[in-house]
Amino acid sequence: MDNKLITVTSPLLPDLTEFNELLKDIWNRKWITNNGHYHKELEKELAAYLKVPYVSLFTNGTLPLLTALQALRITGEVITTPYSFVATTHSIWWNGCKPVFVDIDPATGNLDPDKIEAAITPKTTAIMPVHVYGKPCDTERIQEIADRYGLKVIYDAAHAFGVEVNGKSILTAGDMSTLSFHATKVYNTIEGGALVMHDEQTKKRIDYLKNFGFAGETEVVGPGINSKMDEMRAAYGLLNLRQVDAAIEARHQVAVKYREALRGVEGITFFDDMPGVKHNYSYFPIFIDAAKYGMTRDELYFKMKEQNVLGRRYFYPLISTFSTYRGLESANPANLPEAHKMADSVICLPMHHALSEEDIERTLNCIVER
Ligand code: T4K
Repeated sequence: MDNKLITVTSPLLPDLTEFNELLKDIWNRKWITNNGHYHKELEKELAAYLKVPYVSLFTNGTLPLLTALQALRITGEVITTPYSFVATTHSIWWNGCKPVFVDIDPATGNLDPDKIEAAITPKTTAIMPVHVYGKPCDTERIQEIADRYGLKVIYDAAHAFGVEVNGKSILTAGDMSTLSFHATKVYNTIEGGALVMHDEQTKKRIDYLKNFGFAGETEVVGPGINSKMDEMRAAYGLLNLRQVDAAIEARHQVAVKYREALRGVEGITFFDDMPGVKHNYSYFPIFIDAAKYGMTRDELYFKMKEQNVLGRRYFYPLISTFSTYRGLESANPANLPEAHKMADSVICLPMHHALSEEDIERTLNCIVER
């Protein structure tokens, strides 16, 4: 049997001939970065696709997090989830703020709104939740709490490209949302990302901040950074936007097959679609109950690896266990039991647009055959 490597994801690549045509055009224009033609086009097209008023492109999905906190002048303490990629908490740290970890809701993997209020102190200025795996947070309850205490809300929506709740983009929640267009994401520009905001004034301010703070040729209006997306990647992104719906549908079909085969396997659980939500199937996490399944998460993970099926343990270890953060009071495992449980039981199965029937079968066989 073919034993080719099956990776957790595979990038959505534009047609090379079409990309070449756009590259030729960029070569002719000789305008290769700094708010060029394709940059402007992509911001416009993304805003329309994502059903949001304003998008500002970035070079990756980490810098929009840093910049959003800067733009909103966040200080003191920021409430966040330990169950995410490290970039979420790092952005708080890089802004000189203190991350305060709050446990997750096991039903979604997202920040548990019931536990947020207890973590608020006079120093709290913002909440940074994550729509982990693209599953929407309880944005209404989070907003209620934020409004009551006068807090800003910045969503790390790195996983939530195109996700909608009752026909409305999840990116319209909170004060701002960030996206990652990394190669491993549903929609990619190789490296890339964006900030989504609700008004023109904020868009302007963000555009200044990602360009060293320049407002015009000689005026600098703030301590900006350089996070501009270049023309090659913007052009690549325009081409990928045309095929992202088909890619999401292909992922959906993989999810349907995984669920069909794994429902009823003792000791394995997974998330189902949420009512009213348009999902993007960015990840397919399964959770292993070792006592019921008869094998630990790591035993299964390494068994899959031996068979060249590379799942990933996103998000293990928890951010709160890394050396920079584990000394924080809120990082105490007793404060985060659900997050620890999820991190210790998760494997994200291979999930991308190009998985073949055989890839899916090989992945499932690793899990079902014990
Ligand atoms: N917030 C959240 C919630 C995030 O998840 C992330 C990033 C961010 C913020 C920050 O956004 P960025 O600054 O990264 O835009 C990956 C990604 O590097 C990272 O973007 C992502 N989250 C994180 C969850 O995963 P790795 O180290 O697991 O990726 P890597 O290189 O091991 O790749 C995984 C698999 O993908 C490989 O086994 C094969 C395949 N692959 C990967 C690449 C890079 C390809 O086939 N081709 C490729 O070019 O971090």
